[in-house]
Amino acid sequence: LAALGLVCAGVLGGARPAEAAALPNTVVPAPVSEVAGGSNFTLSASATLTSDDASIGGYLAGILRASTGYALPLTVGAATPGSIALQLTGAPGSVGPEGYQLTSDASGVVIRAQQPAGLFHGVQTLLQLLPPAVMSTTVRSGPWTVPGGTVLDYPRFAYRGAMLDVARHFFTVAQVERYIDELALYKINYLHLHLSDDQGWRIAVNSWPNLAAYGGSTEVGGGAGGSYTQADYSAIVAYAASRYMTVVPEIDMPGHTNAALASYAQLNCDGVAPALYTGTNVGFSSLCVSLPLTYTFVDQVVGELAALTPGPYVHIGGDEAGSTPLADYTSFIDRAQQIVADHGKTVVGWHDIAKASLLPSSVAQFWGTTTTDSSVAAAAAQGTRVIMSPANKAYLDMKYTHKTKLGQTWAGLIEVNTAYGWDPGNYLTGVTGPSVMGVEGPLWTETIVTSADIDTMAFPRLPALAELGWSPWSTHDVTAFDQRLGAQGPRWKTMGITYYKSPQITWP
Ligand code: TNX
Repeated sequence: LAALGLVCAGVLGGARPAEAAALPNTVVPAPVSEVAGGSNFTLSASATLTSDDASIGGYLAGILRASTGYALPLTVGAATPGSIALQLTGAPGSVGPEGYQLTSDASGVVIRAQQPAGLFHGVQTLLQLLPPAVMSTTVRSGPWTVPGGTVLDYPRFAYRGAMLDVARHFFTVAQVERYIDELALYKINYLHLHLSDDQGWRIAVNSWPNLAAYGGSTEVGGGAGGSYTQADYSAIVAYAASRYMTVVPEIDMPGHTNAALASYAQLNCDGVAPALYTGTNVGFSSLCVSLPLTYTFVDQVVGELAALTPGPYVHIGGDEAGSTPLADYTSFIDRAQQIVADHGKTVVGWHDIAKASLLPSSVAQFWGTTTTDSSVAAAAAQGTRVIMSPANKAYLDMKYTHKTKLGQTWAGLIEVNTAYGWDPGNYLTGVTGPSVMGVEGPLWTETIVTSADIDTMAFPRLPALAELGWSPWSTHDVTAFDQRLGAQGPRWKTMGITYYKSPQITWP
């Protein structure tokens, strides 16, 4: 076989015709099209940057100056393009609001987009076309070469999300921002924060102060927990926005509410507050559906959260309401949807909400382990949009193999090629085409405590899901994917991102 390989390489190497070659296969998610051509560009000490958007120019300059040590003066809104030029003019119409066109030749690199989000995504592609050392925060040696050619790129799905459960274990603002920075590398555009659960309430609510003060005071395993002030939450929202990411806040209801019920006795049907909970069971708590105060509570909590959230969505959870009778569940979801709508937001809920009658705008997040779900299919047939998070493919808290130290196994083991090996647009029976809003990788944190834990579970599966969300299905190819994913390894090493060295991937 080795001999045959040599022979073939020799023959092809000698006889290959001059044809449109592909760029090196290093970019995740795979772009819509990449064509190599012309000369490479090498960044020199005298290079300049121009940008039509000051903050994106500053973001790129910050990364390039740190690793190259070059001055890279930035001019915003310059008439003459710099060696690297970020332009909000001249992009082909096909790139849409999030896409971009990147061209490079000996004279420089130009990224053109219609909107800043597209420029930002184009910058991520540029960084992945440069050597991995470009991600270093200390000066490294080049050469800083970008292959010559053209990339045209835009997303398959409008929603490409990641969820972080800050309720089972609390993560600080800095830890969430670190994750945002990592997600941005792969063109993720929604950050779903699971802000409440049985084990903790993580966001200050002025009208119900005990939620954070008491309900936030512990976490799984009995640690100190924590919560965000409203200013903290706004800081996360603003940081995410600077990475072109929209925050989707979740208050899980009517189940997964022990922390709230423990904080306010009067929210309980029997008027008795349960103890705080630090275990990992699910399905035992429920808001009191027959109690008028429950809806005052939901209205005030959603009202404060909606006011702090510029994005269009509020996630109401709705999963695993195992101790809420079905009739109570559907009547609760009806009222909760209306409350969210009254505060000007669009409802997202775990797909269990499809058991209720949904508002036409409501979005269901599929987390099942089957490829058929009659209530989700029925909702989709009536126009409900679906975010795809099948637990046996997209759950970042599942173990990779039996040897993985962190994580759970209830939805199965998820190796890298399993996370990559499904088509979100053609997976769930009756949920295809425009019914599919996108993809999300949830990271539940019963077993996840540190940023290194987050990194270990998200990398390299999160980039696989990001590619399913961004890249056209025509690019789907496990061999090529595994190669470009491998090319990310040295970047993660440079950035201090701990990752699972899957044996399915050849890590350079
Ligand atoms: C199920 S998935 C849950 C979560 C757990 C997770 C653990 C879903 C909507 N609910 O409460 O954290 O499993 O994998």
